[in-house]
This record gives sequence, C-alpha cells and structure tokens, in this order.
Amino acid sequence: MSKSAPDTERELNDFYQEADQRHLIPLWKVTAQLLPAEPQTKVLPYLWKWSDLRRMANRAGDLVPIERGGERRVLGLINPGLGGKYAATHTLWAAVQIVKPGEIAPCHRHTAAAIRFIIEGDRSYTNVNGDKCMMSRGDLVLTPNWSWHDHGCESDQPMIWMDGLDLPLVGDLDAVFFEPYPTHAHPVAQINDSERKFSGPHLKPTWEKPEGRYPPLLNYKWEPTYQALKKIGEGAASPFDDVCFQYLNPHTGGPVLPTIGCYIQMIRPGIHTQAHRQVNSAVYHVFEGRGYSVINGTRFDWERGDFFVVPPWAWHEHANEGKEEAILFSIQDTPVMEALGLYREQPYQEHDGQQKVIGTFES
Ligand code: GTQ
Ligand code: FE2
Repeated sequence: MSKSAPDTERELNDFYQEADQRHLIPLWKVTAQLLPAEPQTKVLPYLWKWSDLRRMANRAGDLVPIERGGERRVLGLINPGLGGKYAATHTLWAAVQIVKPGEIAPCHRHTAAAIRFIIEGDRSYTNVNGDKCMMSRGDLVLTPNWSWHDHGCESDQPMIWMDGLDLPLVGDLDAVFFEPYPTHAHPVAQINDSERKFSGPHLKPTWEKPEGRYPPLLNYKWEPTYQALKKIGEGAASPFDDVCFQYLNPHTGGPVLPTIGCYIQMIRPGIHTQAHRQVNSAVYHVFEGRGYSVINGTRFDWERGDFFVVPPWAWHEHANEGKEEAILFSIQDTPVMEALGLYREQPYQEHDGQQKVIGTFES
C-alpha cells in the first residue's frame, strides 16, 4: 500500500526538523539564496558630505585626545546597508583622521593594510617602519600590512586625511592581529627614503632588491600624479571613467597593496561617461571640483571633499557639467577579485549607455 500524501508531508517535515537539529541544511531549500544569478549585495550606494565630515573631525579634535588604546582620532564611514558592520563597503574601511599640531598618534601595527590620501594640511608625516614619509595634500601614503606606523603633525594647522583599510575583509577572514609598539613613536631611520629611491616613474634603483610583497614606494606625491592626469589634455580616455590611472607598485607593476587598488581620475569639463558595473566595490573621495554620479539610477551630486560608495555590481557613470576639472580619488577591492579569478565588468547597453535617472540621493 502506498503512503498517503499527509503521511509523506509529515515525514518530510520531520526530516527537515531533524536536519535543522543536527546542524544540516538541505541545499535544495536554499539554492536560489546561495547561488543567485548575480551578486545580491547589502552594500548601499551612499554619500557623506565634506561639510559634515570636516566639522565633525574638528569637533573630535576639540573634544577627544589621541591616546593609547583608542590609538587614533578617526571617524569611520558606515554603510547603512550592512546592519551595523563597521565598514564603508563589505570589504573596505574608509575614514577621516585628524591630527593636531604637535600630536603624535602612537606607533602600532596590524594585519590590516592601509592607505592615507591627504586632504588638508602639510608638514605632517607617517613613519612607516622608520621611513618618515612627509605628507601634503594629494599625497597617497601606504602602510602595508604588519608595518609599524605612527602619525605626527609638525605644522601649526591640523592635518586631515582619508584612511582606507581592508579591515572588514581581514576581519571576515578572522585574520586580525594587532600590536602596539613598545614606545609611543618609532625611531626615525630615514626621511622620505622610499620616495627618493622609487618615485622616478620609469626608473628603478638597481641596487635595491624587492622584499617579498612589501611595496618599495610608500609615498606617491601629488605633483607627478597631477601631471599624469593633465598630460592627456583633450585626448581620448576611458568611456566609463574618463582619465583614470591606477597607482602601481613599481616592482611588480601590480596594485599598490594585495587587497586595495588605488585610483586617481579626472572627469574633464563636459564629460558624461558611459555606465558600467564591476564586481568590486569602491569608496570615492572628491579631491577637486564638482559633478555627479548616477549609481543604479540614483543621482549623487558631489563636491570637493565628499565621499561616496559604489557597491558591487552597481551601474555607475560620472558627469562633470561645470567648467572646472573634477578629480576623484578611490580605493577599490579589485585586486582581491583579480587574485581570486572573480573579476568581472559589464557595460550598460540600454539608452545609449547611460542610465535613466529615477531619483536624487538625499541623506
Ligand atoms: O591610522 O593607523 O582609520 O590603525 C583605522 C585603523 C586608521 C591608523 C584607521 C588604524 C588607523
Ligand atoms: Fe593603524
């Protein structure tokens, strides 16, 4: 005699209940969730205004000292889609940091790698393993993973910069280690050593041998970066990003860090790019000018100092309708995707390659 339908249903229910009790998941119940046709990210596009960031950073400067334990006076950008995870995107930490005249943020090291992009001030430094890297506006400074670093301000004005770290990724990998240096500041062995040796854009010192994955150049100065952007003039550039350069490790020709790619791009006056999407996520900082980006159909107007996030696999295009150049610095997790064979991108095909704007971002 064959079983009745209710019997089968009861047995199946019992089966699912037992599976749950035994910490088992029947894949066929969750296939669509685990294997979506394309990424279903929680990361939301979002924008932070510089007027708020700068005011809050200065306010923190008035209210909060830099001390051991807290280590840094940093305001992290939190993506509202990530359920309280301390992250700008699922893989990237982005923040503004302020150091006031005479202060030194204590020396430490961690397995998360970091970049600084200088927004305001000069005569400050990051001491990376004893190489005192002097920083001014527009410089990109690296602190590779597990390198000692302390920051000091020798100016009479506060220094504000963007931090970018792979901390959310390293955290998800349960690979975060941290160690304070025994003293407040690391001894200075040289000043601008990596820059003197390795910043000749097409020249490398023959007497230096690469040390594993440690990037040889730690400070990418603004002036040559800007010259590279300007050299293109009116020439053709990327249809999706206009004039866009990736910062390179001069030894490998690859990204500056294994987990973080850094980019500088100029959206020239009158340019409105084509839309595309990429599997990597990005945090942009508006270094100069104004314009807007359309991200998944929403228009994000930005101006100097603002930060915004482009989530994984989100359509995005950039526009500069003004008369001045717009310059965007960004950090992206592209090197991770490339290293794992996961990198993908796709051009937007409809409406001549540009999205229909269905809304404007309001915070
Ligand atoms: O300046 O060393 O934004 O360790 C987060 C963690 C900055 C830093 C951050 C850090 C730092
Ligand atoms: Fe640090």
